[in-house]
Amino acid sequence: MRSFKAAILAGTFAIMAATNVFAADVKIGFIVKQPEEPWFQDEWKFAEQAGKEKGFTVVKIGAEDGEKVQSAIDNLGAQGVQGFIICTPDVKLGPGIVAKAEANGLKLMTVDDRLVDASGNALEDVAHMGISATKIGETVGQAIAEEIKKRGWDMKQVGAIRVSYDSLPTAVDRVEGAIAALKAAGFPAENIYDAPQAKTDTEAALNASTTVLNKHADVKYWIAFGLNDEAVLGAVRASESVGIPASNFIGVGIGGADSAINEFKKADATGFFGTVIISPKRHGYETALNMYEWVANSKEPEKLILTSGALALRGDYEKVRKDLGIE
Ligand code: FCA
Repeated sequence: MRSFKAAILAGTFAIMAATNVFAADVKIGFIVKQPEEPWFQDEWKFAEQAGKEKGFTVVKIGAEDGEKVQSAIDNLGAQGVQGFIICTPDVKLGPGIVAKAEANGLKLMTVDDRLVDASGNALEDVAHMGISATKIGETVGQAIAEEIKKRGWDMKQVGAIRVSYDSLPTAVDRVEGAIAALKAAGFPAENIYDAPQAKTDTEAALNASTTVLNKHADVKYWIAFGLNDEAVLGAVRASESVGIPASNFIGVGIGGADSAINEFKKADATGFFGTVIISPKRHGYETALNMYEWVANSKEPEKLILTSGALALRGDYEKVRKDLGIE
């Protein structure tokens, strides 16, 4: 009888050992498409904060193209990581990323940019945290429309730069949200000019916007919106290079990381009028924590979480950041 009990006890321990992963053994990968962008630096920072608090390790890898994504996932597998979070450089890599994760026995979650299949449909089985893109875009459009009215501009005489990256669904939702709000405020659709950027950084946005501004050199007042702060900053830099004064330009970005903050800190106001601050803390800390819970405690993450944003201007961004807990 005693040995029977001992056997049960031993069995119980064996099961516990097999199912209970200790925090110190948990390693989570965090792959981002543009490691130099302040937004992604912040996501990493907050993921590491979660790791420090819970005692797990975060392995950070930047992957700017499909090939690098593939080798990054293999690399994580070889390092004994149990799961990873990714913001992919191309959402169409979706099925390949899922297959690679499975081949390496890794749990997978996405952040910011949601994976799609060959027909462009979201991979709904992969847990994702993104922003409420349309709504945040609308906030951008409303902020611009209000400022146009405040400055007393005639909307018919205003040109709009739609800095676009249409292969990324969240980018389309963001700019279309802005356009919907502008139109609702009476902005003429025919004054909106597309500036497709080759990459989602400031330089690509500057190049795309310069083309639009040169083509419509007769337009006096300009507004700009896009996927993120970098897109709008590119448009602002383009306006400066062709001599448009800051008082004739209203750009509102999305993000609120250092790219925007450094612009607000400049002694003189530029055409970068505002930004909708989104939360790198939720996207970095919470995704890392959710992955940890999945690995360590078998608690599956929610399939879809969409986070909100808050408009910030030069004069109030510090307060807005504080309220969001992202100082
Ligand atoms: C996309 C953009 C980033 C950031 C993120 C939330 O990945 O490229 O700049 O806005 O969504």
